[in-house]
Amino acid sequence: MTSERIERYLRDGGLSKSDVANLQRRLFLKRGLSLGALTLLSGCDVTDTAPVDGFLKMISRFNDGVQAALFNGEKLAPTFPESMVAPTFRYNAQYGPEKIHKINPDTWRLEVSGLVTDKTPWTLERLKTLPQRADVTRHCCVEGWSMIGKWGGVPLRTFLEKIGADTSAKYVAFRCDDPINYTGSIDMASARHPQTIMALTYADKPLEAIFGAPMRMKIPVKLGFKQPKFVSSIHVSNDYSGGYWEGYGYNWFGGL
Ligand SMILES: Nc1nc2c(c(=O)[nH]1)N[C@H]1C(S)=C(S)[C@@H](COP(=O)(O)O)O[C@H]1N2
Ligand SMILES: [Mo]
Repeated sequence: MTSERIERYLRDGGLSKSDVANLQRRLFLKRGLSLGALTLLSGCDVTDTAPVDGFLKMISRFNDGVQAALFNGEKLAPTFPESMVAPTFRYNAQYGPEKIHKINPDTWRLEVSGLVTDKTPWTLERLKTLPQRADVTRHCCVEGWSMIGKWGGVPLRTFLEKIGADTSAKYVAFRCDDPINYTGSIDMASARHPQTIMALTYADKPLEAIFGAPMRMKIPVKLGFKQPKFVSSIHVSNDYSGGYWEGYGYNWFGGL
């Protein structure tokens, strides 16, 4: 893998399936390595917290592209029986729970912007009128813990269709109404993944304040830091915007 090749990828964007197949074959022939080994595909048991800069950061963005190209948008994340759902979930954020201001669900609005035809802000009541789904899945935090939970809400895919989003765009970005103005962004394939939801409930009850009420993302194919809570805005675009933890060196793709 030459640095010119990586630079070209970063400049021109996108990596095609045949690029990936080529890389895969060359790596295997040369060193018996798989692309998965090269990219250190994250998993529940993998931490990715080393500070990155310069060349490493470049490789990290390159890996994001490889992971995005390898991602199968229809393959489901593992699900579990209801009996395994944690009755009380584990709280995590960059600040203590006492810092959280309770968002009034009646005045809450979800802003919608970017490559969408209908930019009308959404109320919680209106969001509740859309079809919902719930899955029992595992939440994996890179800090070294995981927990099974049941989140229910509106498939992001349904919502994107409803607002007339350009689903050929590269990214869906989120902004949060919390003490650190948390942000995040994901690839369109993960945004349209069947299990990706705008969660309104946990264990069949309305989401509790500390877990991101009135609405948080639940994206079972991604790690914990890719699950923004207290979402206040959704933006569809072709411009990479990273996210809060990505700014500290976490791999943007953040898949399981
Ligand atoms: N708004 C906001 N969302 C956030 C975070 C945060 O600090 N602020 N932390 C992320 C991280 S690292 C994790 S592991 C999960 C924790 O979600 P939980 O409190 O439901 O366990 O939220 C994610 N979403
Ligand atoms: Mo996390």
